[in-house]
Amino acid sequence: MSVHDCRLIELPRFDDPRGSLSFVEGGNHIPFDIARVYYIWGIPYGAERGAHGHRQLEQFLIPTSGQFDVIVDDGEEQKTFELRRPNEGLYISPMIWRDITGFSNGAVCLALASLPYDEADYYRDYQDFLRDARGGMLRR
Ligand code: T46
Repeated sequence: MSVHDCRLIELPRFDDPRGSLSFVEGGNHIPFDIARVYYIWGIPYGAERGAHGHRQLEQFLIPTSGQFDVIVDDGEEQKTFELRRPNEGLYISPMIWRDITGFSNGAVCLALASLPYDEADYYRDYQDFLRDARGGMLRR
């Protein structure tokens, strides 16, 4: 897996005088079935989230309100994605370290995940992640 497997995916949108509606179908708009939904909100100015990797988990992050940036890292390369629109989300493949920064005031990050929560799936230490990641190079 590499940062090149991570990508922005545009979602359908229906606009009418009442506002807009977007939706996601697991296995259709995103390449996995959805086992879990969680959301991050009430984020104080300057706070950062993430700073971990996942062994198996696939995720899709949507800025349902506001905006933020996601820096993905496969142990060799990094790439920054700017999440700005509620009808566009970021697919993150397994074995990717992610840092989430630049939250705007009132931002909400909706996350669709391929598996139930399991702390054993996390790399919380970057050196541990690098040992198993692509190339296994020590860069931090
Ligand atoms: C990710 C980014 C985008 C649970 O009990 N169940 C859950 O489903 C989740 C996601 C978290 N938790 C607990 C575990 C921690 O005690 O909630 C606490 C905060 O979780 P964490 O520090 O991992 O939060 P973030 O925002 O740094 O990371 C989360 C996801 O954990 C992670 O998979 O990619 O959002």
